[in-house]
Amino acid sequence: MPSARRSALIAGSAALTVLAATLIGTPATAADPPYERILNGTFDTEREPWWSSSTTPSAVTDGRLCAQIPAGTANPWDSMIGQDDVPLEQGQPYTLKFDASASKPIQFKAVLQQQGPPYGTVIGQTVTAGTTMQSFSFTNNSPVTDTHGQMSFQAGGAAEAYTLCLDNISITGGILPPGGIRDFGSPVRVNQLGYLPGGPHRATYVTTATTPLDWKLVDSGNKTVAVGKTTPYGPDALSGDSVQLIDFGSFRTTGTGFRLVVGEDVSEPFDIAKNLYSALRQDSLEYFYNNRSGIPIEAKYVGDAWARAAGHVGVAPNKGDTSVPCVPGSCDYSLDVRGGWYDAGDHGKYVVNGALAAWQLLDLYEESDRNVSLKIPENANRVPDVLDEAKWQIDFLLRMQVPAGQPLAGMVHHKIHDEAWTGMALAPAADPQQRYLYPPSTAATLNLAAIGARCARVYARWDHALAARCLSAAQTAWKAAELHPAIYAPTGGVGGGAYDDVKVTDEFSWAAAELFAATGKASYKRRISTVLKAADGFSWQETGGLADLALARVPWRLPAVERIHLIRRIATVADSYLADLRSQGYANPYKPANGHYVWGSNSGTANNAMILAIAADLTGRPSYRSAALESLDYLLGRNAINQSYVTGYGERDSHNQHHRFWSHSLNPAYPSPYPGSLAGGANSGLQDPVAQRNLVGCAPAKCYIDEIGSYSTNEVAVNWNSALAWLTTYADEV
Ligand code: 9MR
Repeated sequence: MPSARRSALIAGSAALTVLAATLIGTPATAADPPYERILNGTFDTEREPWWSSSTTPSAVTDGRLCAQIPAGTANPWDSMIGQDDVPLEQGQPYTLKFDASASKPIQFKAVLQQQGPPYGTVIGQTVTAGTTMQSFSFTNNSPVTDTHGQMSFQAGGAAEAYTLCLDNISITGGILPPGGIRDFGSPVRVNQLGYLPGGPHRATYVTTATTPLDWKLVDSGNKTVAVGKTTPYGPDALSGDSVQLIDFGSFRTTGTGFRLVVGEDVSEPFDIAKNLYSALRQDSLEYFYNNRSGIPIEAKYVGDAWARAAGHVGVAPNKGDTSVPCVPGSCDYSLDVRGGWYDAGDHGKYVVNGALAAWQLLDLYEESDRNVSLKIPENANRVPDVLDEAKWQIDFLLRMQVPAGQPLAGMVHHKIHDEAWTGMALAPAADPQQRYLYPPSTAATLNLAAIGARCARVYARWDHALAARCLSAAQTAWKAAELHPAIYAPTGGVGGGAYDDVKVTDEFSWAAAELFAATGKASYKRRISTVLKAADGFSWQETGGLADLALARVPWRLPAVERIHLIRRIATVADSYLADLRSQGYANPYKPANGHYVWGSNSGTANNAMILAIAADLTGRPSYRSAALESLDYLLGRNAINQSYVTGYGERDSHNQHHRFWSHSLNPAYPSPYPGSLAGGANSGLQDPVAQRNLVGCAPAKCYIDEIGSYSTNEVAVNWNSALAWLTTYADEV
């Protein structure tokens, strides 16, 4: 979500992303007309992606951007209007043009420079503006190459407050076309982590050839260990690529450093190993400890690089989640909502997808035969570690319930987050902002009912007190939702995600199914109104299918005939995902009918694979199991951009995900993402400026960029990593 914007100082951010180094076929001369590097310089309707300092409110008025410059700040950069991620190429001339006027004659600075240290500067010009709009133009060569340039108008240090208005802002120059020239590496696309000896062994080759080609598999010593012919496939709609398929299933010997070769083209190296997914399973689960709120993340568990102070426990500058007031005007109490997991790259905590993530960990626990030991503080207690981890979140979710005696008692607050978006490169403990509880919603309330019921069932064996608290909260939530069946969270908002949802029949049905699973009560069973559907799958917004997945865990609660129907329904959906997977050049059980990849599409892949895996368990059909495993190939590199979307796994892994603490690519003082972190993935919507700048015109499956600023393609999120953890647990045990 918008990572805006910006405390008074420019956050100490350094990024030297050397554009040219990763690019091929760089053009030699500037384009004619020159490339425009500014987004939305004319303010026809909206302000984004321009931002202004927290000292400096700004808005679009009459097609111009006008900002209220405060009196009494010290430095020019204490009051700024800016735009980030302007690409700069060393030695190239850049021309900055803009119109400006002010409510009184003033001076300010127009600065085009690197976003972070060493702040290499292209233009740093003092400008004198009068009360009528006037045009300015400056040209200079860039001393640096960096994709993270920043255009800012710096007006701090004023003795008296005034209004500054800007329009028609343009920066032209540079040789590389917007978005650079994308290089996807080898056309031989494999799971860069590897393959299970007993799983599917398939790969994709990008080629316009239409006849079968020879492939060979070489080992780490470059010895050929298998050969075969490719199978022509043709154009793959969602990637825009023409491809052929490789099946090396005849080769099942374990080893490391294998490569597939077609002609001169050589794949990234990969392993064939039985324990292929063990480390990833564990890392993907440890994602959650790393993102805990309200507890120090200790070096003895995560290593020095990822250790950090507890976030939001009330130690300055944090306001603390220990006593959080409602957003003004919505209620007059405060709640202790400490703990839980931060949602994603931001420090918000949201009930709807937060409950889904915890649910998926509990489901993973029920699915798996073997407990995995996690590096977490509760590691030595007698409870399985994945349940310890889920409890951290469940305790928080329970705290979000409106207490008895208050209006809307039993309902659940939709979310808690900062009052405005914080800047990037920010540890949780350093967040100075006021945080608020946002009003209860029916969706959040039913999410608590569902997770509470699942919690009651799963922890009954391990933690009676928690199980009892969960059941009581779930039943209270259910009753409250029945009393208030249509309180919806609003769309939009600042400082946090919306997680808006105006259809809650699916949440009612999921909660009813979980309550029925926990209690066996017919009154809940009667309220189950949804079934799993291929078109919907499941997500934080669409929870109808979770009713069937809940029932699948309690077969003893259903008469035989209902059990058979349930298995048939899940198998029918699995058939559909199997067909989707097989019908794509890059096997993927996610195939949006409208051809439009959604925000977080990788969780669509993983969640659909989870359904395939559950169908495999219920029916024993090997094709479902094989498809669930083959889905991991997509996430780990066998895709249109040769990208492993998981940090630390694969040669071409995502490692610049959008995260305020894992923000090494902006500031070397911060770590890169913890291994096992899943990026959101390709998203046709391009809802962030970095995506808009770099991915214009992309084929759906290619709308992804491993840049920290691209929150709509490259964020992480609890409900995406829970999907990865579920799937890799399955793959590790299968
Ligand atoms: O995962 C969410 C996705 O389905 C929505 O389309 C998107 C825009 O509303 O928001 C995503 O969730 C983000 C949340 O709003 C704020 N924290 C980061 C989440 C992941 O990007």
